[in-house]
Amino acid sequence: MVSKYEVAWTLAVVGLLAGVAAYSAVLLYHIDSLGDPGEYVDVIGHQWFWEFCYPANGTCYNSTYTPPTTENGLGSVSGGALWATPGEVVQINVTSDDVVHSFNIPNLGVRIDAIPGRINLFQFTVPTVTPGTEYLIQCTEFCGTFHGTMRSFLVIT
Ligand SMILES: [Cu+2]
Repeated sequence: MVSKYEVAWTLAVVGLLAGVAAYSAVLLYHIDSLGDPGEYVDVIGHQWFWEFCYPANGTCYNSTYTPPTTENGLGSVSGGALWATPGEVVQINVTSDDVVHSFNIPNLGVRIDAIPGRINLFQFTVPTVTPGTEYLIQCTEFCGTFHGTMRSFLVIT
């Protein structure tokens, strides 16, 4: 014999869980939704350099890092960099050509894995600082012999 209380409690729990599920589904949908960025940049990790592609004008640049010669320097980058204008929202589409890398701009709190065969998206707002300011980009997933030199710069233009 099923009492009316058992039925009521069962329905109350079902209703509560359905409510939590609906709320979570809406929340997860909005967490993943991205706004309209000012610029897209495709970031491709290679052993051992970063490649930056700018779909707006169809150009790609390999970023080659030269270690510093003085103790305090950050070293320099030639060939290409992540160029962005102050205050702009940039979407980076991050992937890898070989092994797992991790794209990291420590001073901006940007970190996203570069995984072969997968594209990870991330949007961030470029700080409004003087043009010419550079932010270090460093691979933060050990990816082989020259992982430590897998560096580049976000250059404010
Ligand atoms: Cu790497």
